[in-house]
Amino acid sequence: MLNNGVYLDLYYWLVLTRRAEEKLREVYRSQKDEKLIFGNIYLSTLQEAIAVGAACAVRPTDWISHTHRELGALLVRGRCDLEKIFANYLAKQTGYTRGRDSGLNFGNMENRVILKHPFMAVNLLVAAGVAWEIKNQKRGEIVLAFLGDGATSEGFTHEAMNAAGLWKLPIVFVCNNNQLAISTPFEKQVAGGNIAQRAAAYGFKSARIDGTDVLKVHKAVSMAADLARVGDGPVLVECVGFRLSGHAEHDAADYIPEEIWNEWKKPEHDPIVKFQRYLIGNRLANETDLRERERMVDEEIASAWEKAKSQPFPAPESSLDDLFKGGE
Ligand SMILES: Cc1ncc(C[n+]2csc(CCOP(=O)(O)OP(=O)(O)O)c2C)c(N)n1
Repeated sequence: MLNNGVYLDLYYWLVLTRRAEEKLREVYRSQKDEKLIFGNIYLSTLQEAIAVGAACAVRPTDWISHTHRELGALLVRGRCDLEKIFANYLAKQTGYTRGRDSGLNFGNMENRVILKHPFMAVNLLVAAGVAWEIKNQKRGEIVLAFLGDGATSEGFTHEAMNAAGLWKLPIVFVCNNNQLAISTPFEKQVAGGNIAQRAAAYGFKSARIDGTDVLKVHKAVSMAADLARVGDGPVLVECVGFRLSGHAEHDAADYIPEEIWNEWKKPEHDPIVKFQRYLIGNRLANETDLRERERMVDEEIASAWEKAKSQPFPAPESSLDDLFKGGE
């Protein structure tokens, strides 16, 4: 049983993730000749409970290895600053990459967020390396490593999971099975119909859970983190849900059959509606509590956006800064 503060925190992070992405979508869709957002935007609509529930289940001293769908995990407990994240989308000097890249393509060592790798599943190899060093140094930390269902078809996933199983590395792999890899449906690329069961072949435990239920994600990742922390890991948690958006905002997702889209649009699959119903139904919060958290979210987004927008672009003369130079 969590305390009421934790329930309302979870609600806050879910709504913050949803509404921050809605802000990005609104700006991205309305921009014409004068661009504000330069790169693509990859939303986590309907998958917010995976990133939020998992990140809330680990400690601030643990490490996060993210993909393009985990804005929620980066925001939890101020690991990454929303203003700096918005500034990164806007290619501003104050963004995490100082205007060099966009979106969530960054890391932040101060907050133990490992640099996101653009090649899918390569982040798992880096995560395994970090976990190896944590284990060597007996630091008692773990790595929370996210991957998509599409990433499980990459050889890198096999290498990372095999090494993690062999060396009992302190990693919790969280697979966001949103049943699509760009336009390829789950059943056309994953043999066996289930990702979680693969963990047995690598000698570690796993769970397959509803990825739209934030409490289930939180509980499964908490248990997995406990095991990983004492050397009984790694653990793989497969969270099943759906991507109720295009792969990125340029993608109309017209390859998704209408009946599947309509099914997943039902409120019972929405992690926020589901959690609201749970909180109210179990008298863990009332309408006023929820509206208050939503008001706080709106304030945070408005303030972060305005501040990010008012920041300067990087100076042209700084364009060669931070580049590696060989041959000397
Ligand atoms: C090695 C590699 N191959 C292809 C791509 C292009 N690509 C980017 S995201 C993506 C699909 C990812 O699917 P999944 O892992 O299920 O994550 P999702 O986008 O559904 O969250 C692909 C093929 C890439 N980035 N890296």
